[in-house]
Amino acid sequence: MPNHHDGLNPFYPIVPDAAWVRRLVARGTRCIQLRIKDKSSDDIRCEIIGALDAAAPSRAIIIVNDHWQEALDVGATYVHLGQEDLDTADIKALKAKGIRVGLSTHTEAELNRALAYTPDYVALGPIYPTQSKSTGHDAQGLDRIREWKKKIGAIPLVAIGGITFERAPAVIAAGARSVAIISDITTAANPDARIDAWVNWAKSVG
Ligand code: 3NM
Repeated sequence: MPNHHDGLNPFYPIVPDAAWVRRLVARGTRCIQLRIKDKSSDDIRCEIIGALDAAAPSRAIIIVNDHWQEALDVGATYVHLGQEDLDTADIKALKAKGIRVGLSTHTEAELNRALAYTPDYVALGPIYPTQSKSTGHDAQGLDRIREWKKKIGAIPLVAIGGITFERAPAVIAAGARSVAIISDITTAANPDARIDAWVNWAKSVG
């Protein structure tokens, strides 16, 4: 089994609130992105605190999407930023405070820009067509994962967009460290059963 020290896990669900974080942590999830939309700064801080509290007993990792200032304010340790955030976020300051940073990429130019910040991981998307976000980019496919992985070397690659439980093994085999997913869990007929399947699968991947 691979011995990673990056805090990531093959199963990387993305959820909108602390209630989902509690549900995931209760079933053994190790790494969760909190992607909060349309909330005030105060509410964002509350959700992050709720997520951190839920994750603390099992030492699961919470990765805060976009809201790096609120993440910093309440002591989060990991943020995920899009290309737009690179214009405003002070990544050097975040890193100086020991905050780990993952960056989204969709094109080679975005990848080159991201690599200049020596991120803790690079996300590539969308791997398959997705309904969860209009990314403005065509599906990248598995070959792009192989290409990105060659280029980034030891930096972990997080694959995102249209990935399902059934597609995950091929995505990992192509070179991804983690599979980031939204709808496979949030729209599942039985989310708890789906979470259990993912957690078990992740243990077998390492
Ligand atoms: N970012 P689902 S694709 C949030 O390509 C997000 O950068 C993407 O959701 C990117 O697992 C995406 O339901 C949506 O397809 C992922």
